[in-house]
Amino acid sequence: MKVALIDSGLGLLSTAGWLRHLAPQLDLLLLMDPEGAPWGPKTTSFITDRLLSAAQAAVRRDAEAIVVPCNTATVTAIDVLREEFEPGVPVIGTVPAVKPAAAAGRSIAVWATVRTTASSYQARLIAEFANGKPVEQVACPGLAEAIDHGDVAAASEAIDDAAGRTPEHCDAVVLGCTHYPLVAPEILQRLPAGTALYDSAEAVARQTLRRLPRPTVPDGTVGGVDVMLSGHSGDLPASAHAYPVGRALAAAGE
Ligand code: DGN
Repeated sequence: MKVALIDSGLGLLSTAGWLRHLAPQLDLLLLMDPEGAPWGPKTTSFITDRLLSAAQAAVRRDAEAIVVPCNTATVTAIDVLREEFEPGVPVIGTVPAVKPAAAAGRSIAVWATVRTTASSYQARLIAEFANGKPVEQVACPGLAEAIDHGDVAAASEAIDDAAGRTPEHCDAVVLGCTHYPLVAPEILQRLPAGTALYDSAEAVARQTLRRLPRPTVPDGTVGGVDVMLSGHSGDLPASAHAYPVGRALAAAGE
């Protein structure tokens, strides 16, 4: 069975890694949007179009479930995606791991993109999961794109900036952007000793397995991993393919 994961860029890897670990028999299709990334600063219609384009490309390639390991896209357009593809193809979004941090009695800060931090959807989720505890939200401008570009200096600067704005009483940082676990050691280095990091990758992978259209168990086989990149016109490795871009990009004249 083939499962598609959609993100602007490398953030999907943390969830893909957990899916691979829990269900190696699944075929994975990883869709990234180098032409449209980063999604954090983009408009709702832009992100919605990019997500729909990627999901349509995935379904054309026989994906039977669509995972959105991206907080920004989830708070922006998961409902549109669900309307378009469910019930035939289940759509699994990403929510910040506030619940386990609150259950552990932690004082929580959520780090996320500017768009996610500003979203009322995210504020509602946090209030629901935090069980009445106050939660600080810390926007991390530039961090997801620095990770996509492998720009160590820019990532370091963005992490320092976010760490400096994280209130001292917080002893847990919930990574509310799927790119951030990729630099977890660097984030931990900048936070006071004893700070715990939480991310959603394992929970999203487990939720995906619960929502698959048919049950599947590890059977000793190892599925394939294909990569699709938006609007790519150059040569790509054999397991990588291009998919066409959304309407908003064309309308923006990019
Ligand atoms: N991985 C995305 C998220 O979880 O919000 C980052 C989106 C972006 O491109 N900035």
